[in-house]
Amino acid sequence: MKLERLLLHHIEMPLVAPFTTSFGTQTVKRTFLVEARLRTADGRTAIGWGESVALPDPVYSPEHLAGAALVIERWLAPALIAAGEVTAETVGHLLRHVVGHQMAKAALEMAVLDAQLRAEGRSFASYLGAVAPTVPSGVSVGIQDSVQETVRVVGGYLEQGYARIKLKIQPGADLAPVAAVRRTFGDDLPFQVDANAAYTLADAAHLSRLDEHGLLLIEQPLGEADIRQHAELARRMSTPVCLDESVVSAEAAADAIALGAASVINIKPGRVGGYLEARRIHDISRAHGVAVWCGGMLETGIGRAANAALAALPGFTLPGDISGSDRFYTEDVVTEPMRMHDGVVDVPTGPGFGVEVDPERLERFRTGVTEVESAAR
Ligand code: OSB
Ligand code: MG
Repeated sequence: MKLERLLLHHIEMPLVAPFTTSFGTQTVKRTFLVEARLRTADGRTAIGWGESVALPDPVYSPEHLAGAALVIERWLAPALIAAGEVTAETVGHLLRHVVGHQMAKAALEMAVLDAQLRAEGRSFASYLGAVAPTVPSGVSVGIQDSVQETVRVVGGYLEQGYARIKLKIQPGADLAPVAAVRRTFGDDLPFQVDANAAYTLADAAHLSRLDEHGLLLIEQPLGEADIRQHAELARRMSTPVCLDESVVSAEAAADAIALGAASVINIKPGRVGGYLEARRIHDISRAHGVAVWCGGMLETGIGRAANAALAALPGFTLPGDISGSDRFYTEDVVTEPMRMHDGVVDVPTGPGFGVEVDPERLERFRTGVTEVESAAR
């Protein structure tokens, strides 16, 4: 296929409630959707959609939203256009000369992948080798103003039927809310925490006090670069250590596993450069007996649909952050937003990621459009 034209649709979607993590509070979702137009070998036009998971500020990872758009426009899209022949499987290779910028690369690979699969009439789940028609749906709960509020919010999600609770924690909002949630909802609640790198190894004794609460895992307690320190922490606490921010590639996953820094890995396609690298991490982890689950970045219905297919691979043995669209949004950009029912979400079966962008909603959420065009079109 040849990449002929690329549009970046910048959008803003209101969140149903503020979402607070140890690195800050989000009140709106700002991102851009990538619309890629490709020409197939037999002369047909294929359109595919991707989305960026970069946050507006570089607080979760070094990338940020405006930077991701710039990197796509200035370096990545021109490289794909210049390459002539492009497939989803070669995007990563064609962009390897650009260091880092995984989220920008992932957004682009996503759009090419969706276009390619639509042209073939094949679903992403079938392409990946997904083995389940539904996947368990977990919910990520932000840091609340009080312990009582935490219990109330968690109770609301459990009433809706979510299969697993993940609670964000930070110093000063950790032991008490965790103990209260465990006490209120019982020992059988699948329950885990996410620190988003808010602690240091000097907090090991404090963190080990979480051990008595029977958590599924603690996600990314230490800094992104602290792989060895995570291994040390894992020796000092019995709660399984799961990495998110630190796993930026398949190589990083292999290092973390070899060093004993992760007995569980959160796989986020955007963080690692795309869905194909995400599948490689699944494969490596599975070969080592390391459990994986699919993380989230408050994606729109496009990213959530793709995540559900990924999470249907056999190594995804823990519930993912694949909540229903209504967890974050009253309205989504796709015609059929992800819906949680009976603790699961359905894996889409339509061509590509299996979702359609709603033109009217896209226009309503859109704050601007930019275009990268092939001179030789
Ligand atoms: O650490 O998993 C995280 C959102 C933004 C940045 C980092 C994280 C998150 C979430 C959201 O936890 C989970 C979701 O999208 O449902
Ligand atoms: Mg996380």
